[in-house]
Amino acid sequence: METSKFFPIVETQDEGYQKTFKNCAELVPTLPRSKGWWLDELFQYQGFWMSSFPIRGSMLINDHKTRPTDIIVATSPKCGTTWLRALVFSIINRHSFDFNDHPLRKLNPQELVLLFEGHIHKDGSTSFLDELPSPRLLSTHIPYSLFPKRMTDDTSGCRFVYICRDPKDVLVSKWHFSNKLRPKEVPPLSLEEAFDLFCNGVSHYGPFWDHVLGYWKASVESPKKVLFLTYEDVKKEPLGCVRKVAEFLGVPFSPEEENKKTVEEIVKLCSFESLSNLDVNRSVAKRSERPVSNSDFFRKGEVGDWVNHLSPEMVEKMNQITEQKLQGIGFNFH
Ligand code: PAP
Repeated sequence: METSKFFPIVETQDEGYQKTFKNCAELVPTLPRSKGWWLDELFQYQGFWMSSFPIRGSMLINDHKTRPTDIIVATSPKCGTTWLRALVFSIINRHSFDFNDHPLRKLNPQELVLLFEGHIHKDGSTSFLDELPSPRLLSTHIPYSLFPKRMTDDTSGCRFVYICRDPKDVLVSKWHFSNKLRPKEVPPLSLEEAFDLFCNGVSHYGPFWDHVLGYWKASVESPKKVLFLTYEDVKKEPLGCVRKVAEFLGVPFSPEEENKKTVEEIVKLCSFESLSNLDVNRSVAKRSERPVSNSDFFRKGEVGDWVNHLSPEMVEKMNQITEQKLQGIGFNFH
């Protein structure tokens, strides 16, 4: 089996996978590259900067049998993936679990709702995702334009719930997270370096603004297929947002559920305070396949922490980029 320095050696069992794996291993070294945020390298693929595994993941999606009932929780990194995974999981499984004995109390949302591009054809076999019951709830950071037409087409039943966040908070969150991932022997990434990389679009699945634009446009063109949320709105009006997600997914709350305060229960269970204080999410243990611990996904969970980190010049530059990139589209971070 052919392997590459870009990918770990995996046991390949599936023919389609082997072909895509080979194509990808040949393609990646030819792509424009940049140093990453930890010791990784980012490659520019179809307009987006990504490390090698999501490039392979997004190529493999083309081979994968998606289901019309698939629900994809989509985000640009550090925009609230963990939170949205928890919320959507709780909404669609609300009839299956008691809130006091809920899977979210035992598993980190990242383990409960798997990253599509990370688990598609895991170890060369599709069985990992194939075995999940319908409706499958999956998570992704892959930009909208990289999904195959058969998933984004209006005739497909797949739905995307997207969340984005003020890029200034995304940068700060990503900078802290990256320094957790950097090996101790390497000096920390300075905020200035992180700022330059981010503003130049060189961040995982970036440019950040292009990621947002792709999902925003899709939500305008196909509002039944893509629901567009912001971290700030969910913070401000969590109950309204949870109701909106449930309606979008075709599982609105009944008057009986409203009386029982089910929406409030979901919001409470998935709140930063609740999740971050659970033993499972306080764990600092790391596993070989994921060099971060569960606790690393919970830092402050606030809107506007950028004021404590960014200089006025940084704020001005970032706001300018945002204004320019999102000009005239009918959406901005205010
Ligand atoms: P990922 O892209 O690596 O999966 P993601 O979950 O999107 O990470 O982002 C982590 C951010 O969401 C952290 O933000 P901060 O650094 O500004 O604090 C984290 O604290 C925040 N977060 C995690 N869980 C919640 C939650 N339940 N409610 C609100 N914010 C949360």
